[in-house]
Amino acid sequence: MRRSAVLRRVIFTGTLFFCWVVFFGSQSFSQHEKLRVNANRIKQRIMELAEFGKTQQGGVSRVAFSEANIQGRNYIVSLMKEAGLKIQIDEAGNIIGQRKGKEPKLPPILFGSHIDSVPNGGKYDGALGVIGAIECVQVLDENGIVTRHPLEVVVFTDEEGGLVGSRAMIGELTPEALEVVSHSGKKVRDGISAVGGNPDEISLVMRHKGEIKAFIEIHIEQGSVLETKNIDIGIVEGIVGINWWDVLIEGFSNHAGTTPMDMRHDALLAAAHLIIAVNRVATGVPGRQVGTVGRIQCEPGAPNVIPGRVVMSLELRDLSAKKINTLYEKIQKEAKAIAEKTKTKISFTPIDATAVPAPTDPQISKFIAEAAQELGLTSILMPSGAGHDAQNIARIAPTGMIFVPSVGGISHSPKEYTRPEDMANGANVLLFTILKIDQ
Ligand code: HGY
Ligand code: MN
Ligand code: MN
Repeated sequence: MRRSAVLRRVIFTGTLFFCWVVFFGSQSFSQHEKLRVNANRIKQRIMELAEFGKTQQGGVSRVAFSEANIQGRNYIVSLMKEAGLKIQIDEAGNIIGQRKGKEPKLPPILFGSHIDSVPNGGKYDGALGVIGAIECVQVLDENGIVTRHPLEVVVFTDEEGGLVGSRAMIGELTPEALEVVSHSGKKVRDGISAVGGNPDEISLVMRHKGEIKAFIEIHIEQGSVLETKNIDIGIVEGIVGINWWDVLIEGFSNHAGTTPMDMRHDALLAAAHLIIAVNRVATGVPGRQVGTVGRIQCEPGAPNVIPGRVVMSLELRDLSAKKINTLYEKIQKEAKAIAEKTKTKISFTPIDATAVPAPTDPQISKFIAEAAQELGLTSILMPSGAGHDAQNIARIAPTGMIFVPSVGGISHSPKEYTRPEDMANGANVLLFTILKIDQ
């Protein structure tokens, strides 16, 4: 063949290939532009899930490993099956719903959240991330769309007890963490067994860098930034670190009528001083750090006995692990002075349920911002003051988080509420983001 004929053929084939790319590329883009989640189905399923562990106050108590949690998990598995997902329960008890991609060798895109709640919590925390994720898959299924990457919807185990399932996925669920007593009263180890996992083989759950294409989680904001600024979507830039301690205060139980005020070793009085000190330390420096005492037990617990023993929790959060340490050191110093003044002994035991602060991935955040814009939604970048499984997965895979407004900024409360249209907005942004990552 002459050189000019070869050249003509190369140009012709190149043009054909270019047209093919433009045609099919634009076709898949316009196809994705029209896709929308079903807002009614999301709302209905949130309400159906809220039946498991329903409380009189209108919220849910579905703490990890409780009977209500197990029933809720079964309900979620039924929805996953309806969306055509293949179910696997991993050794940490995480529920994973798999959908094949056109290119099975590609790493999967993961998305999801959790369905366990705090005691007497709300209907939306975690639940939206799971139901929204299943909704995205169902919409793809109904529209006959198969992504290039495999997809996995994940329901992480015991998020509220220290991000247990996602810690296992990054290989950091320690033997000590398995011995921690969860909100259900069961040890994490026993809870994992109760939901179909295997605590003795927890290392099998671990995924390595490069094995996950991306992880995305939609969640209610749980604060009031979006509502106050009247913004539809929050794009999370970073997620706070969380540290927990048990604080033991040992005094001396004695008769409340016969023991003079200056001869007491009152553990509850010491606790009261310490709670105020925690607040003073947390508010004593500029920044977004927070400190909370959320649980307290006093013994023996009678009006006519001086309290001899108090066990209480201490929680500190910040975007910087270093700052959390500095605050903790200051609190320990205050505790020493309080113990001397009240003639008690105060000791701190760290709980192995730590959440490490983590930034999200700028490229995924860019996709989320584009998705919001294409859907005609407003968005802002913001930090997350709540902990999320995303902060663990962010350490092994590009990760993004999509927030939608919480009415009144209320969460971890039966009064938690997110409007159906906002839930649908979040799920639509998730759907678009998955498709962008897939391309
Ligand atoms: O406690 C938290 O920040 C989260 O809701 N698990
Ligand atoms: Mn929560
Ligand atoms: Mn949550």
